[in-house]
Parts: sequence; C-alpha cells; structure tokens
Amino acid sequence: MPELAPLYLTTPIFYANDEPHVGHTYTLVVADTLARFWRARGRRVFVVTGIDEHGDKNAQVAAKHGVTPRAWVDRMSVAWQETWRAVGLSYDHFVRTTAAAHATFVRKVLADLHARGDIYFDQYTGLYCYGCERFYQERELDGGVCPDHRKPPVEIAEENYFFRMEKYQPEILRRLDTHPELVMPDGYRREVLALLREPIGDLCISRPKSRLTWGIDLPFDDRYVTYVWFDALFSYVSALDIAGVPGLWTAAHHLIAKDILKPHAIYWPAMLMAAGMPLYRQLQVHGYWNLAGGKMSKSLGNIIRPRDVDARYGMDALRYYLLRDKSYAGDADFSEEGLVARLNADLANGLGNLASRVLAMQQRYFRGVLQRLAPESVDLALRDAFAQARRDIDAHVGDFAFHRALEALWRALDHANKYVTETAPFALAKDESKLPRVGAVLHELCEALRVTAQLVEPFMPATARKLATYLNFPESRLVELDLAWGSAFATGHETGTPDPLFPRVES
Ligand code: ME8
Repeated sequence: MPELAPLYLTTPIFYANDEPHVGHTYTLVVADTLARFWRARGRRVFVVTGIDEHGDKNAQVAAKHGVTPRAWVDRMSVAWQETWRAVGLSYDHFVRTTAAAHATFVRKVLADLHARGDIYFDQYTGLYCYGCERFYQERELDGGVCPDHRKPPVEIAEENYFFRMEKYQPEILRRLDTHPELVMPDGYRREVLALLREPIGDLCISRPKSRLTWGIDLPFDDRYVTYVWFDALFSYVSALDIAGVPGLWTAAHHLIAKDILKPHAIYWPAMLMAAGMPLYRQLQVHGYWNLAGGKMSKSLGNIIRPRDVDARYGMDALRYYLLRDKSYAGDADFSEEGLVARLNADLANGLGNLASRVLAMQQRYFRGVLQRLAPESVDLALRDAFAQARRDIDAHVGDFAFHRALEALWRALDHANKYVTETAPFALAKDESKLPRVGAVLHELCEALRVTAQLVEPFMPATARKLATYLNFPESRLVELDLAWGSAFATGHETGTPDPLFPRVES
C-alpha cells in the first residue's frame, strides 16, 4: 500500500470569552474521529486546538467579571483544557495566543510585511461587529444587522494600519480555480467565489490602544495592538514551531464552521501569500448545531455544555448523536429528545442488545470458551455484511460523511441482530446434538462484535474499549483492521461477562 501523507488537523482556536458548548465540541469530535480513523490506517496525524485570547471580546468579558484580561484567559485556558480532558477529547497541542513564542512569530511577520510595503497607515470608517471581531461591508449585513449575532454593527472611525489584502485577490481566485479542493464542500467554495467577485478591500490589522490595549503590540508602532484575527490565524503555523514539528505545515487541513469562512478562505490565504508561506491544503467547512432553530452561540447565550451531556448520557452517546444526526456540511437542531431517541434505538437496542445477548449465551452454553467455526452460507453473508461496512466506512469518512459511515456500520449490526433471530442459537441449544452449531454461530457473532469494536473506535472510543474488554480482546489490537475473520481469538479463548453497554433511558 502507498504510504499515506501526514495530516495536520486544526480546529479553530475558540474565543476565550466563555467555556465550551456542544458546537465547539462538534468540531473537536470530528478532529478526534478523523485522527483515530487515520492513525488506525497507518497515517501520521497531528491535531491542534486551543483558545483565541486577545481582542475586544475577551477584554470586555474580563472587565465584566472585574478581573484583568490576563487573569481571565488564564482561567479559561484551564477551563477549556479541563473540559476536553474530562470528556476524553484528545489533541497533540493546545494553542494559547498569549504564549510569548506566538507573539514573537506574529511580530516578525508584521515587521516583514511592513518593511515590504504590504502594510500602510490610513484613516478609516467602517461598521464593526464585536461578536465577529470584524468590519462588515454594507452588503454583507442582513437587514442592517450582523447575520450571526443579530445586532447592528457599530460605526468606528479611526486611524489604523492596513494590510494590502486586495492585492492578493486575483491570486486567491486563481488558486480556487486550479485547486478546487482548497475549500470543501464545493457549496462553500462557491460562496467564497461569490465574495471574490466584488473588490474585497484591504484589511484593517491594528487597534489603537486608546480603544483596546489587550493584544500583541505592533512591532513598528507601539500606540497600536494587532487585530485579533491577524494574530489568531498565524497560530496555525506558530503552533507547529512551538510544538517542534514545523514541517507539518504543508499537511494542514483546517476544520471550521461556516461562521468564519471569510477570514479562513480570504484573509488567511492573502496573509500566507504575503508572508511567503505555502497555503493550507484544505479548508473543511461544517454547518451549525442550532438550538430551537437559532445558532448555538456563546454570545447569544443559548448553549448546552458537553460535560452536562456527558454526565447524563455518556460522551459516546453524545459523539454518536453529533456525528449521526447532522451531515458535516449541513445544519441540525440539537435536542435532548433526539439524542435519547438515538441512544435507545441505535445504541441500547441495536448495538448494546446484540453484545449482551451474544456474550450472555456464550457464558451460558460454553462458560465463555469460544467454539470451532464451521461456516455455512448464512455465516458467510454475515461476514460479507461487515466487510461491506468496512468498505463503506472508509469511503464515507474519506468524504466527511460521518453520518453515512455510522449508518453503514448499523446496517451490518442490523444484519447481525437478524442473524441471531434466524440462526436461533437459544432454540438450538435445547438440543444437545446442536451444540456445535450453537458454538459456531456464537463465534461468528463474537467476530462480528470484534470487528464492530474496531470499526466503531474512531467514533466511540470508550464503547470500543468496553467491547474489547467484554470479548477479552486486547485493546492494543483494535487497530489491527486487516485481521482475518476467524483468526482474532486463539483456540480455547474465553470471553468475559458484559455490563450493559448502553442502559436504556426512560424519557
Ligand atoms: O470564531 N455549531 O472563535 P469561536 C457548530 N476565535 N460549530 C460551532 C457552533 C455551532 N453552533 N458554535 C461554534 C472564533 N462552533 C475565532 C476563531 S481561528 C484562527 C479563530 C465552532 O469561539 C465552529 O468550529 O466563535 C466555529 O467555526 C467555531 O466554533 C467558532 O468559535
């Protein structure tokens, strides 16, 4: 097999103005799932997340709490990392934009761009949305208000520094034509192309200290701090320097939601071109988790916390729901009823029930000891169903269709549940002469559970580990995807006794 190129996966660095909600969790779940999926297939993956600590938003919330911005972001840095640890979402590096090495990196880029004439000083009047931390053009507003925060932007007039972004507009357009995979899915690429049909203007990259002191000082004028987006986007590159893996930049895939498409698809390529750095490989844009039809958002205050969902239903149930009930690119409404319905139908009845029936029969009839296989055509059809699931999962994850990947695995699990009914080991076991067939059927089903554990691991790692424990299959072998059916367990292997994987939730 050809060696797979390394993958550098990023989530946005989230504003440190509040703790994480389920929307941020979604982007991290996707990153974690992709990392697990590709690592099991031999690919090197490096995941970076973090927090965006400068800017007006963070300064305003710190003031509201009566603490310095520094004290506030220190507190948030602990809260975010603690949340991800508690819910089992892992990454390789956590960005803090207040890190000295990051500030040095940004100041160096600014100094270079200034020296080369890509940054100039000018008077400016514009419409600013504090929620988005950016200026809006009149035509981007929705009935005069910011389309995301539903508030009218504030008119700001001041002298500032500008980055000659418009100079790079033709080159960005050309890249989107020659590299259509740069912004995915294609609908979002077309949105970017539409924005690029009009002049994009230059980008205001400074804030006067008379208005905001919380930021990275401009290297060439200490009356100003750097605009938060100019600082934040470069963290994708500085993170790799800080982590000691600078070579991974050319493998960069950014996961973001559509709220920050413009900064990532227009500002960021222009900034990279100006800085003489290669562009990222791909921007993978997802839709929103809404609550009662409106975007879940820290600024709007309509949020659900991942730790609360974890405490009530378990993190794997949340991961399953997030990946199964929304297509990556589209929007979906988050609802507790929806989550409970999935938990009961797919997890408790579909997977949990299969595991507990199979492992209980294995104990009852054979004290856990696996019996010899003697495949009949129904058994071969079961094997085919899981082989098909593997192929479908690989194809769908490649297309970011996580909902389809899970659907494919559950088709195989449905097949397995029907197989239990059809082969009826519980009925055959009443006749002693049929015990060899019962043993063979249960062995087939233990293999089906082993393959399920392996295939489900990227999506629901805790569930995979539990299944492995119940099967007495080493966790370290969950990545051995190409293990032949029938060869996972040695002669005389004993399976364990399961607890229910997913207790049903009564609403
Ligand atoms: O924009 N549904 O930070 P942010 C799905 N600091 N995803 C959601 C979501 C929702 N309802 N709400 C948030 C910023 N997200 C900047 C980024 S990057 C250099 C700087 C996720 O805290 C999604 O990934 O507003 C979205 O793009 C991101 O959080 C916005 O996070």
